[in-house]
Amino acid sequence: MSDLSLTKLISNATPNAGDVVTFTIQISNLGPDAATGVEVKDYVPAGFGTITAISDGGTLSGSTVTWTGMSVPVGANTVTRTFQATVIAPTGAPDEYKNTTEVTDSDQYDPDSQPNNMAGNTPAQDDEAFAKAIVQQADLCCPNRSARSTRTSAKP
Ligand SMILES: [Ca+2]
Ligand SMILES: [Ca+2]
Ligand SMILES: [Ca+2]
Repeated sequence: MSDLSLTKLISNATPNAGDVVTFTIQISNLGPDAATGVEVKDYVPAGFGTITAISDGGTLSGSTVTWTGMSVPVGANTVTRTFQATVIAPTGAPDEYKNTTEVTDSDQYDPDSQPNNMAGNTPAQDDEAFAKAIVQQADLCCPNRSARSTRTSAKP
């Protein structure tokens, strides 16, 4: 039995369009046994392109990054996987920068989560996780907006 869980990190949560960000997936195992045959999938959303530098022999199919056959020793963050992607300009689509990950297979029973059962784009179990970016946009509308602010309290 192995209680697997995931943590997901993004190197810059407030990037600009065109920036390259690194996603890091940390796999923990609360045990009691080491886990084998562990597969993790990362579902890269439409707001990120040019997926590169996939660590540890992970493979890319469409916009899904997959690592298979991993062994996860007991402990916190005992396995780490990373890849890079380029931030695409915002379109306003919901969750276009919400990058989810889940454990999709393991040889051992997990007492509090099941592999490959994430509902839609919403992590709910501890073997599912997400990282999200808020992409910076220049406000070209009103360059003098702040200078026009009125302050009635400062009147003599
Ligand atoms: Ca757990
Ligand atoms: Ca678990
Ligand atoms: Ca699950």
